[in-house]
Amino acid sequence: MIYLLDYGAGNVRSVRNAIRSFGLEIQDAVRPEDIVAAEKLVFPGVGNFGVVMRRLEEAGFTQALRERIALGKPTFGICVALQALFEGSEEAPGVAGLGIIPGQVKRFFKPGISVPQIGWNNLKLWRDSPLFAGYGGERLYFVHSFYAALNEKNRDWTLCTTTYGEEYISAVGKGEVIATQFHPEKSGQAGLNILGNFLRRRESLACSGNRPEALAGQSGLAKRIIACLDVRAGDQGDLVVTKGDQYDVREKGAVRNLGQPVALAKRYYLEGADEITFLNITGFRDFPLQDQPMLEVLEKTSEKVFVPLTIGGGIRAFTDKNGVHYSALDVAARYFRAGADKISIGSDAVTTVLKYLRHGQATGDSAIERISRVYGAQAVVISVDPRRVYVADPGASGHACIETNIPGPNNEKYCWYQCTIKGGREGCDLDVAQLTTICEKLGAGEILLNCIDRDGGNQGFDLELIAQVKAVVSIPVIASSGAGKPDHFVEVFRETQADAALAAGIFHRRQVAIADVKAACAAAGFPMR
Ligand code: 1PR
Repeated sequence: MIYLLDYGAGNVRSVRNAIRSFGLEIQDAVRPEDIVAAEKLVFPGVGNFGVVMRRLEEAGFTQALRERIALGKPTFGICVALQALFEGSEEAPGVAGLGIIPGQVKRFFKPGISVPQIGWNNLKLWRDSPLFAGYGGERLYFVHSFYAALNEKNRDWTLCTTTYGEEYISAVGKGEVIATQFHPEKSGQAGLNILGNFLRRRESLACSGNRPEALAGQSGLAKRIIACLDVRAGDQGDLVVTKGDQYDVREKGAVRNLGQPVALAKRYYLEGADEITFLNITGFRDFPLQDQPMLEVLEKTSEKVFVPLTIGGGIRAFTDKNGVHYSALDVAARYFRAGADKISIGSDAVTTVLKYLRHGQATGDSAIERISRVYGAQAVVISVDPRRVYVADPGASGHACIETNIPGPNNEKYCWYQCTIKGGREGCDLDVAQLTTICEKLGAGEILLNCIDRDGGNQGFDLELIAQVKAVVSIPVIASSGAGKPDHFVEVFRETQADAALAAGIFHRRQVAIADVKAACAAAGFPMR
């Protein structure tokens, strides 16, 4: 029996599913007494340090956790739970952590690196711990903007470090008390093995000694390859994965059906996708909380898929026909509980930025701001659906133009990228540079950069678009739309600073295997999982 500390943090379902994958039963620790008494406790954590500490305090859990850890009882903390063991965090100045490990949690800050760190990085093991029995140097999944800083006083707690701009603590352990900055439940089989070493082991987890040298592993954050599933109701009413050409998903009037969402997601997990994204492409007109099948898709997928899941489509405030109001935070919370690690906002981000520009300031209550405050920036992706607008005179357009190598129909040498809403159906007086910089300011943690002109065309990514956005934001950017062969991924990583690349059609139609994409990128010298 494993006790799970569920205090309302982000995606706890995935942790539950990972524990269940070992055939173990889970009991929720709901009272402070449970925390002290539990034989083995898993303490997951997603979200803002201040919010997590406040929730723990309000539930009376902080003292119980201190007591449990002082007794040395088997405990496994994940992500913010590791950070909570320290004295405090720059994420929430003035909020005390549990204060068990000396030191502070700081924000990544190095020119040239995207923050948050999102993706697969490796470990340098400092000590021989049974926790890492069977670990072969595979990369594991990290998603965070803040890191536990190494110092002389916390070396005896440090199990391993990871480098991202700085070398920081990526796992701590003393006796039976363990915590990892990476998400074992989202790190494929390698992560499950580490979690399994804690969950199933009867003997002590105490470390046996210092490692003479770091375990060899490729260093650095890997470029991610993401499989994207555009989902909507098919002509039979069931949910299907579809795929358009320039966002038109119909062929001879019928919605293209390229497979079942859960089955395809499982296939991509097994084939090595680093992440899976579902886009509920008619979410702009249907209300997702009434669209139970989409929640079911997530729930079922997270039972078998142990890499990050993003869900987009319809994330916004909504009032139903009975006058019941749902905030965007309610919608997002329901998706997180169903197994999503990140939510992606499309149309509502455009509306929010247009409002911001009209008022000259943030309202504080947009979906981006509210979800980011509670779940952390790393959980908020902005999905952008831009298309090119060619102009002869860049100065007259009123928008951030680029000089393009692909001239327009009248030989125009300049273009800007216009943001659209409702799946490309309506264009707005807003360019991608405005949208993405303001969304970053409001608390978004990542940009999913589609391109209507390239979508489904298999002619390669729009490198000029990606370069323009990478030049104005410091959050990670996912290049999307247009992949047709492995070399297109090599090209996007070589010619731009894209952090990840996403494709749909070539994977659904089995034209290109994920393994071949990764092999081509690795051969070109990019770090890959
Ligand atoms: O506006 O918050 O409700 O979100 C709706 C979401 O649905 C947005 O993220 C929007 O991008 C997406 N969407 C809406 N309509 C469509 C459509 O295709 N008709 N899909 C759509 C967007 C683009 C990519 C696609 C890549 C790669 N699909 O996700 O997967 O272009 O394709 P490729 O590799 O085959 O070229 P909201």
